[in-house]
Amino acid sequence: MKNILITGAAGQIGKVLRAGLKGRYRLIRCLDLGGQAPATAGEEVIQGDIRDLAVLDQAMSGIDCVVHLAGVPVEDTWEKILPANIEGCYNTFDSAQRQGVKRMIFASSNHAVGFHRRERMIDDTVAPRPDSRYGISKVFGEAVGRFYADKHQMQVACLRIGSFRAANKPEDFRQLNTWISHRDMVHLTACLIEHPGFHFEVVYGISNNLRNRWDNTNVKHLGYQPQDNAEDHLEAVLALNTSEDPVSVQFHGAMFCGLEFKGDTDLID
Ligand code: 15L
Repeated sequence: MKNILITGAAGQIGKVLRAGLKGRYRLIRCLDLGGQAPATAGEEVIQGDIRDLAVLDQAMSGIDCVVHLAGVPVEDTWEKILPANIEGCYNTFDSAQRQGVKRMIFASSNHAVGFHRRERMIDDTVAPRPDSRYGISKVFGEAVGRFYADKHQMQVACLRIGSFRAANKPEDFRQLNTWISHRDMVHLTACLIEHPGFHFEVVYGISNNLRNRWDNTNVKHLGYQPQDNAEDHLEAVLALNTSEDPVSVQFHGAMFCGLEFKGDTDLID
């Protein structure tokens, strides 16, 4: 994999990957709706919208592997989720397939499975259980990925990212389970780009956290060896004295589960 496209390259994760992967591949092409730092050696920068197929086709040309980060990164209205995370996501896979891209790393999220109970360890085989409109869009993206893997032999990895923080440290008690550090995110992405070949993988994007509740045993072959442990930030997290509402505290997806909640938690097994 020599030529890499990062969509959403100006976002929080995109910026860290752009810097962390710099010089590692022949080309890193960076696509984003917003402004980006100018291209340096081995980089290209494109400004454009993933809803626009002409932009996507130009961005995909000559690319071996796409790291697809673009989209709304948190819960939002359907009016915002639909164009970016549904239409844009489908267009990205579709354009990649038409342009002969071999591999897609899709930035999914733990919120695709957020309504699983927190006391249960979850792995790649658990049923989709979205906790938000955002989570629904990630289930959709994973389904699109499965389709392009099975029907078009695109190699697809769905990365269910936990808590990636711009400040590079966990910010509440739950994130002692779900945190991923910047260097682990860069390393995991490089593992997915550089692996000799896979069909379809679901990977949890987390560091080597002591309190980790997401099981990555199925993807040991990818060579991901996270270095960081959220527990090293325990004292700082306790000092923040954060708390969770009674709904959020029961489920992996936490605050996304509590948002707009009108259900009965006793019915959610
Ligand atoms: C996500 O998918 C969001 O993008 C991020 O902002 C966090 O909310 C994170 O999940 C999380 O679960 O902590």
